[in-house]
Amino acid sequence: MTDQFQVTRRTMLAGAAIASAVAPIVTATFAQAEEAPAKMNPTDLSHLPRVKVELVKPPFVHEHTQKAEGGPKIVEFTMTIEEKKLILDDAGTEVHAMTFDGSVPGPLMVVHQNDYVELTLINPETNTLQHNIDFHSATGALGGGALTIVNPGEKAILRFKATKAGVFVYHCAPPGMVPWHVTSGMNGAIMVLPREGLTDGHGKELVYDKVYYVGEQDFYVPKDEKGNYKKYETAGDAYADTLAVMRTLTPSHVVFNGAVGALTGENALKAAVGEKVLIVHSQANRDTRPHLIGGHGDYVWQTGKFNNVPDRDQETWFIPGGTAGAAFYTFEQPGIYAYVNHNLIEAFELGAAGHFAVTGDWNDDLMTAVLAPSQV
Ligand SMILES: [Cu+2]
Repeated sequence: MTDQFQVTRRTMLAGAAIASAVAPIVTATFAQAEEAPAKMNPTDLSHLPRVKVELVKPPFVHEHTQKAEGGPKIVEFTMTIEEKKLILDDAGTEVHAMTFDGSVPGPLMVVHQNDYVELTLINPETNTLQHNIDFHSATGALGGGALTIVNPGEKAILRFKATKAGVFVYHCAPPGMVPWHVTSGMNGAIMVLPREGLTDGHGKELVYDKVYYVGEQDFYVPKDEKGNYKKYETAGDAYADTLAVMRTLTPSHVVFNGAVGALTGENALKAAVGEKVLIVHSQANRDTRPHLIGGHGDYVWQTGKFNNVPDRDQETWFIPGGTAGAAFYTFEQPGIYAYVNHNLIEAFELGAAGHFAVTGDWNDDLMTAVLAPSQV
């Protein structure tokens, strides 16, 4: 291990030491939040049933019931933080990603309102950086961020009550390093379903046949003097250059599920005519505007919170950065649908696009070619 690397690693662990000028203002509350546990009254939840959930890689979602069965439970999850190199595009552009459980985004967790989420967060010794997790669905201690700061070789267990229904972002937020970790891929989402399942807000149940999770990610890969994307030995080596690109607010890549083309071709999301599909879409850092080309959002919770009445028949919906949204759609025609961020530059030039491959019979009433393109 070189001296330079040692310094880099120690500096990374110190976090705030290399924070930008503004970061200390944002992270000042950590010290206060860390005092919170001392004042907590221990809660006896030993009477509650426990269930252990195995998470699966996005765009797929672990098995779950849409309506809660019985009373509140403690739902146990385990996530292992993986620092790993990812290839972002066909040109072989590399990024030293930081991930929850190895994927960008991290897995979608599903519970019901008033269940308890109990997460074991593991930072293996093989990692080089300090990490934690801030759940936007949790209340107190920076969303759990203050109680889960783990160095390589450590783990922490956080339990919180999921009191709000909806889809919510979670992300890493270590002191002084928050945007770097989030834009290196360290974010995901949790879905807290109402105990009675989803409705249209007027008494009609909305039961989905399939749910897919799309995590949109902006990356900021530095270029050399010739305009080629640079490669680095370690995340630490890339830090200063990456931060400089981040401060331009101009991403080099905006992608769905970790890479350009991760949800196209063979990896297209599958559906059939007549199927009701729930699309959960998160963006932990930037605004986005999902659009299904040739389809709609029949019921859309733009900011993802299920106790609000969903918007009907949307063409494009807006998800503010730091938010997960959800759209419910019944496919009516077969074919390949592009699902994009309808900033079309981000979709076509930077990568924010996926496909739905839908099987079934064509409905001529909905659309027909009265005259195929031909000579005038
Ligand atoms: Cu992290």
